[in-house]
Order: sequence, then C-alpha cells, then structure tokens
Amino acid sequence: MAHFVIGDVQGCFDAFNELLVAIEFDPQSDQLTFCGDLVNRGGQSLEMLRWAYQHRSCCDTVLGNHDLSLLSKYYCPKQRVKNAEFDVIFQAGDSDELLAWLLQRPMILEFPHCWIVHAGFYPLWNPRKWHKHANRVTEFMRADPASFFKFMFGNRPLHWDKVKNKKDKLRFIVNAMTRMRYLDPKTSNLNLKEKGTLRDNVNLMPWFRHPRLTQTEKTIIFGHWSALGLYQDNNVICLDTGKVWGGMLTALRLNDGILFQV
Ligand SMILES: [Mn+2]
Repeated sequence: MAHFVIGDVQGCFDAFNELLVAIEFDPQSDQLTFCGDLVNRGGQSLEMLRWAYQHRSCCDTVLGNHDLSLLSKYYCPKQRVKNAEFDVIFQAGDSDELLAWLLQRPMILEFPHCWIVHAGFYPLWNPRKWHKHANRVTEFMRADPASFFKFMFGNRPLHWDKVKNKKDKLRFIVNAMTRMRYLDPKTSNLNLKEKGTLRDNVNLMPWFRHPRLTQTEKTIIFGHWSALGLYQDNNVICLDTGKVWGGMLTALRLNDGILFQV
C-alpha cells in the first residue's frame, strides 16, 4: 500500500489525471491525501471535487483558503462575488453532496510520521494546541456554516495575543492554517500580504524558520506557497509547485519519500 500526498491542484484536473498515471495510483490499495486547495482558477474544479468525493474511501484533504472560499459562497449566497468556476459547481446536480463532503474535511491531518496542513503551523502553539484549535474551527463551521463564513474573512488580529473574542479566535486560526507564509521576526505577527520567494522577503521570517519550529517530532507537509515551490528542509516539505500558474503538480510518496511531478 502506498500513501501519496499531493500539492495544490486548484482545479487542474487534466494534470491531476496525468499525475495519477505517473504514480500508478490504485484506489483499491493506495491512499491519497491532498494539502488543500482542490479548487479555483484551473477551470476544472467541479471535476476535481467530484473525483475526490467519489474516491473518499481512499482519499482525504485538509481545507485550503480556496476550498473555504468555495464553501463560503455556497453557504452565504448573499456574499457571492462572481466566480464562474464556482457557479459551475453550484449548478451541478450533485453540488449539495459535494459541498457537504467538503464542509466535513479537517483543517489538519496527522499520520505516524507527518502532519499535513494547507499553509503552516503557527509556531506559538504546540502540537496539542494545533489539534485543539483546528477542531474549534471545524466544529463551529460544521454546526453553523452560514454564520461562520460571515466573519471568517479578514486579516486581523495578526497575533494570537491580540485575540479578543470567539470570532477573532476562529479567524486567526483559519488565517494561520490556510493563509500564513511569513511572520514578522520581531513580533511574530502574521504577514498575510507577502507571497514571494524567500529571497524577495529577507526581512521577514517564513513561519517554519521560527526558532520554536526548527525541531518538530514529525515532518510538516504543506502547500499554499507556490513561489516557494518544492521545498524540503529538515522537518518541512512544501508541495505547492504552482500548477495553476504554469508550473508542476507534485506528489510525494510517504512510504519512501519519492517525489513525482507532471
Ligand atoms: Mn492556498
């Protein structure tokens, strides 16, 4: 049995199928975990979501910011900003089933040797807290999606210590887990604006370089940061290789660490 982790597909379903061939994926015996952002911008979000749902017995995903954006447009129709690719999903006969499945996906997943999260792990939380905070979000979101998505968007607060109420808390957790790339090295505030390569932002600290994260008991596998691309350090692996921006789609076989790209 092989277990593969796949980076941000973002609706690039043709490339995803090529990758399945390259990794010789067997749904009968293999397992597949996505780093989130299954949908948006690639043009085939419905196909991708449908595939993931139909293979839910052997496949799972953590939620990414684009997945949350799709859910927010579904559960808060009044907030809908135009997105033709999402409209295709809403008009499909199976959209209710697909979105209900997506809403039940976790924010983080833990396996014997790794954690999987869309953007990263906020360094001021320990692994026990990561789970606790991830569960807070999923519990609230599943229980009352319509009110959750009304306050989920926004950049503030930038630091966990600045959290004043429950909404702040949930918004901060979502931002840390699905949007974070850089931190201010002095304050550890989230920087949710910079997206560039490590060389473009030498005055900022990538979240995984925070002193509290230089040693973790498991490898942290994430996506979201296409400018970082395929990145492996001692305890972190980024698998977002920017397929939707003309780059590659990447799979990591956890059994032996072999990478596959199309
Ligand atoms: Mn993302």
